[in-house]
Amino acid sequence: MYNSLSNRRSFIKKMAMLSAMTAAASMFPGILFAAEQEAGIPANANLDWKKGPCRFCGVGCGILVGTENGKAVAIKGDPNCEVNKGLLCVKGYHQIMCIQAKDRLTHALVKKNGAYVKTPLNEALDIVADKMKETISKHGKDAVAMYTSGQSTIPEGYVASKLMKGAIGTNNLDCNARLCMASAVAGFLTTFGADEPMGCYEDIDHADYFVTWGNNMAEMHPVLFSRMLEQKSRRGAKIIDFATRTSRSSIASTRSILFEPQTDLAVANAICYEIIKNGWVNTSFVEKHCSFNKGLTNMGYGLEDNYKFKDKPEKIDFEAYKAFLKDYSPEKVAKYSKVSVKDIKYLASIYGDPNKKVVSYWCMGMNQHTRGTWMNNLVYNIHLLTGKISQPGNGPFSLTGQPSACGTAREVGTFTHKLPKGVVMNEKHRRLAAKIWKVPYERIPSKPTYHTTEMFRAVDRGDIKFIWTQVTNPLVSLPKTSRYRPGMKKDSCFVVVSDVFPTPTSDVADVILPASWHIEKSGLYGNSERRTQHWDQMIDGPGDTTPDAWMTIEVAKRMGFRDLFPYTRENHVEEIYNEYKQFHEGKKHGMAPLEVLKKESGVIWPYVDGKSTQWRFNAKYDPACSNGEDFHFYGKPDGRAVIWQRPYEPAPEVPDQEYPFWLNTGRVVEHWHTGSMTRRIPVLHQSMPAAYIEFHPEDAKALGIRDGENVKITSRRGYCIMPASIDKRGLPTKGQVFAPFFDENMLINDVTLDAFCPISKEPDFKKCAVKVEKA
Ligand SMILES: Nc1nc2c(c(=O)[nH]1)N[C@H]1C(S)=C(S)[C@@H](COP(=O)(O)OP(=O)(O)OC[C@H]3O[C@@H](n4cnc5c(=O)[nH]c(N)nc54)[C@H](O)[C@@H]3O)O[C@H]1N2
Ligand SMILES: Nc1nc2c(c(=O)[nH]1)N[C@H]1C(S)=C(S)[C@@H](COP(=O)(O)OP(=O)(O)OC[C@H]3O[C@@H](n4cnc5c(=O)[nH]c(N)nc54)[C@H](O)[C@@H]3O)O[C@H]1N2
Ligand code: SF4
Ligand SMILES: [Mo]
Repeated sequence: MYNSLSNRRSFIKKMAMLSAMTAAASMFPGILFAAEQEAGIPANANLDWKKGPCRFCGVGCGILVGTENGKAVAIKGDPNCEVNKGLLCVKGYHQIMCIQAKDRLTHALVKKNGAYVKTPLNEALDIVADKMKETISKHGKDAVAMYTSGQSTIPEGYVASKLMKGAIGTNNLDCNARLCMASAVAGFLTTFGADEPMGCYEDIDHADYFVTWGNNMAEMHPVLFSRMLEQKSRRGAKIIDFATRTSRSSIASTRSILFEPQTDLAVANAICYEIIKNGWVNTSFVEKHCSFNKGLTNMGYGLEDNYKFKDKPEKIDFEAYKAFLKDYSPEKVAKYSKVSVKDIKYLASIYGDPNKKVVSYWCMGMNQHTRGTWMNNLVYNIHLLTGKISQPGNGPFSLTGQPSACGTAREVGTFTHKLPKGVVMNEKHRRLAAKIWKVPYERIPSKPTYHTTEMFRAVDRGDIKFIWTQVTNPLVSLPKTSRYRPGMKKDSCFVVVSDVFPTPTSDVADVILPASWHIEKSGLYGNSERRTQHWDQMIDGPGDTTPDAWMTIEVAKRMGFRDLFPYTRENHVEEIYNEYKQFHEGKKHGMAPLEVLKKESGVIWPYVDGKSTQWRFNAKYDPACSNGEDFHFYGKPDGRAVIWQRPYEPAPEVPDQEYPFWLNTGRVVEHWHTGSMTRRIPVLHQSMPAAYIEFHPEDAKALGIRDGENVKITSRRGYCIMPASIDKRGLPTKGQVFAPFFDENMLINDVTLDAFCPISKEPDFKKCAVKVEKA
């Protein structure tokens, strides 16, 4: 029998005690860890080193893992990897230390009479397959769902998509990247008709300015940020941190400019207003390569179940766009954005100067936004108006968060509307998928079903009766878990959770499947700069732990789809990649062959004639350009990128008398998301043992709240009690509080709002209204 919660809590307490000891070893990254030294492995051992990508963020640093006698005993940055050139961040250096956690899930657990019973994996997979089949036959295909991850490997995402869309015939597949990258995807598609950034990290070596649009890169993309800092000190490149909270990034930047939440929409328009007013438009670029659109406005916030929205783009001309911008003079926008007229003009002048190269970076500040698609469109507008795009050192660059948000969620397409190439709504794309998958074309449904928020609403309503989550911990990471946790606990839904550790999500599971961790399996990821990264299995996992892709395949076979999943246990990663690669053949998205990926520390696609394309849409670098011009935005039928007219609209819930503070949420450098892995790494856990709520000192003083005192944060949805943090890690603006979400003992997502961008369906975790009081 297994008592998840108390085991986990006591384990984490023990970890805190141990961490003082391991902290010493962690000061010397790349050197054997204390635990292994204690186990008797000599420090000068002859290790076998294997390369791979880091398990954690979308920067995609290369790692080298040293193994001996079947154990991973050391880790260092891969000097041959262009991303990080040998450097790692604190999470990178310590990642393998979570594998040995004492409460690792090593066997399948099946709930029987309210208790978890250790069960042979084969039997557990029988139960999963039987339950899935039974649910489909009783309630139809759309009663079963899978919810996966931007941390799933490419093969894991691929077989999940093939099982759900190709074999079963339901589009009930979505992933946590909906909480993360969906607005970026919708932004790319609406502006360029092609997903993912056009540039690459080498832009850092050429740019004069970096503008970050609400992105705490010092903590979230630390190795990339260190490359920017190097350019700052070597060449005098400037970093402008444009954000709603003073973070470590702000402090390390050349300048920090703060704005009121949600008003980035207005400031971006004001920058375009200034660019036009001052004659800084690159007229020949715009005339040759851009078109102008407007879409629907007042589109709501998705707060009610089954909310539907479809934008209606309409062509406009430059004059109409210019007229629209008259509401966005710096003087007007300064009033509600709280950015001074001078600072707005300063930002515009950076983009407007034809002799300066500028890269814009963003991540969750712009994507987790009820107007996230618009925000992405607006930053593209700035780069398009000035023609600063698709050239070394010039370009908009949407950063990903998860290690394979690009490679798996976006490229394989583990969203309800996606296929490995294209979308389910497009007949040509369905036909291609059916051909490669060898299934009848009619089986793939042409309509998307549930995006993440709607999927968990459907579970709560009882419409989804079976859900399988892989590599994600939704009952900590969803917005408004105060609704979705009770929803998942209902008997109406059978819950299968695949994880490496017990979590608040596995606490509600009917079956828990024990997954292999990163280096215990082979795999492929794809990072922010379109870099596909392969690694070979380095060690064996404990007990019955099995790669997620293989568990999906085993369930598919048991459901009667053996012919569609003819892969072998030993080579399934290679076999799946070679099948998947067929979806992306050609100059626009060609992917490197496996032999090349096995040798290199990642290869950027499009990979054409043995060469990576570093800057897409620029004829100098991109062989897919075919219009005879210097640039070709071939994602759009007319070859032009779209400048969008998108207004400022307020957030769905703003502070008022009853709930007078903005609640902003996010992360810290030490922890990965819901903390399941990093809180089991002693040195990381010790340096950041618990979550907190951060105040502006004046607000804290007015409320009589002192540092460390417990505070109750209440919204219209729920509450959470956390210790106050004043003058420590970050500094929110007055009227705003900030909390990280890594601590499962303080579930801040019980408080957040499940409003989303109606176009991308990505929730806004950055803004809702709360009251705070001493607990
Ligand atoms: N250490 C660590 N690193 C990580 C992760 C992790 O969990 N831990 N997770 C990875 C993942 S998946 C992701 S998605 C990234 C997230 O990376 P980031 O987006 O950098 O991090 P967050 O803490 O989510 O968001 C912080 C930013 O949101 C901005 N913000 C708040 N409100 C607004 C607004 O209205 N508009 C704009 N434009 N900005 C606003 C704040 O100013 C702040 O800069 O980090 C990745 N890297
Ligand atoms: N309040 C608030 N909430 C947020 C956000 C925010 O900014 N604020 N950000 C959102 C964003 S951007 C993201 S990306 C999400 C992330 O949210 P989640 O995906 O829910 O968070 P993770 O902690 O990354 O969950 C990954 C799980 O997979 C497990 N795991 C690790 N390796 C493997 C493996 O190989 N196989 C299997 N089966 N399991 C594995 C880990 O133990 C962990 O439990 O959170 C979202 N939620
Ligand atoms: S920056 Fe990201 S990819 Fe690089 S070591 Fe840190 S967590 Fe890993
Ligand atoms: Mo994310």
